[in-house]
Amino acid sequence: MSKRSPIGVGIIGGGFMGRVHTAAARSAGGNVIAISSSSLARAESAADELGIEKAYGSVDQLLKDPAISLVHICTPNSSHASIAKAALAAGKHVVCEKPLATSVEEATELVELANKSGLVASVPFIYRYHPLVREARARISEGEVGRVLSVRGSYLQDWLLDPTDDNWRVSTDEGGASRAFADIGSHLVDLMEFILGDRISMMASVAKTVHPIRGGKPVNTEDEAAVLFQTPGGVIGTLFVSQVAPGRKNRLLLDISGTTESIEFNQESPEVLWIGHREGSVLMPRDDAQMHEDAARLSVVPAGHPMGYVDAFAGYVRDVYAAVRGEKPNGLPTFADGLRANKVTEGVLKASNSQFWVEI
Ligand code: NAI
Ligand code: SOE
Repeated sequence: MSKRSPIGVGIIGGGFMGRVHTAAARSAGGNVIAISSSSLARAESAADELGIEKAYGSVDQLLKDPAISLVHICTPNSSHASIAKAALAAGKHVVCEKPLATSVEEATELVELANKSGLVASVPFIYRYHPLVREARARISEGEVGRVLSVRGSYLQDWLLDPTDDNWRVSTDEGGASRAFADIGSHLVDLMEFILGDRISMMASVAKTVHPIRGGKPVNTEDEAAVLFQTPGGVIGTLFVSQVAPGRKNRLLLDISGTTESIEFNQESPEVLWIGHREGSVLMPRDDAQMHEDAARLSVVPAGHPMGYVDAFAGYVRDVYAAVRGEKPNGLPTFADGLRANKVTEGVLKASNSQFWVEI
């Protein structure tokens, strides 16, 4: 496929992510052909809002459209696995939102199917696409940080603070057995392991439901989780996720200490990386002249012209489409990374329920 031939794209799910994926697909040169949602009426309303030519009332109809070669699955968690399976069976490349599935078994099957198909199968762990995340990763892999000793990671939100706050993510039927960890802890672990090049091997955890009733219904999913972990590379650390932390909107923060320097990345201020030294700590701006190659690659406007979440999403989708054209973009998150997140999430619940250390 030539670099110029636009990829025919179908969007499944017309909510928050349906809108963000549509914008990112267009920005990456995709031709958004059709959208489907939970009903024809919803698909039509999303198509009108987003200027998409065709609206389908079902996923099956969309998957039969020969003009579509890649689908973006932007639906609630429990529907991901069956839609991704059907899309691969229909020969479509797949971008499937996280969590890839609501069980390790389903995610494992999807990885196997994707491998057999030879199609591009990716999960949008898009925080990997901030240029300064790539800078942090390069500083570790190239030895500038020294031997990594410890990590303190957190992902805090407040949109479920009150017992009256509700969403499909709260219910196990639609969201899965884990809520806060599957929803945002999955990003945090993916980002940490991506930057470190090392993985959690052992963990202990406490998961807590702060509001046992929401909207008059009993709640079985956690609002917060605290995790203590270690890695084969000798890193120890803590992770904390919460959807009930007043004033915190989407604060994904990683604070990493090595023997030579420390690094702090905060998703809400993605244009600077704090680099700590015993003497001479600095706030490094996103600036091609100062960054490693893979960071500069994702920096699409000159320093001083702020980039953020939407740009990271566009950078991610550009890499997916490059993979469809046969390239091998550095750091593209695959279904195997989605499965990894499912395994860690399952480990968090298991460790919390048993109150024992769990091996991942
Ligand atoms: P949302 O509730 O805003 O939208 C979900 C949409 O899916 C709705 O339009 C609904 O009508 C539609 N839908 C439900 N069942 C469907 C089905 N079977 N077939 C077709 N459409 C269906 O949810 P949101 O926030 O867009 O989240 C969607 C997914 O994206 C979730 O899995 C979430 O975890 C993930 N997400 C990922 C983000 C990231 O940064 N990678 C950011 C936000 C969400
Ligand atoms: C809600 O918690 C949410 O939209 C998550 O679903 C996303 O994955 C995260 O990136 C932002 O917050």
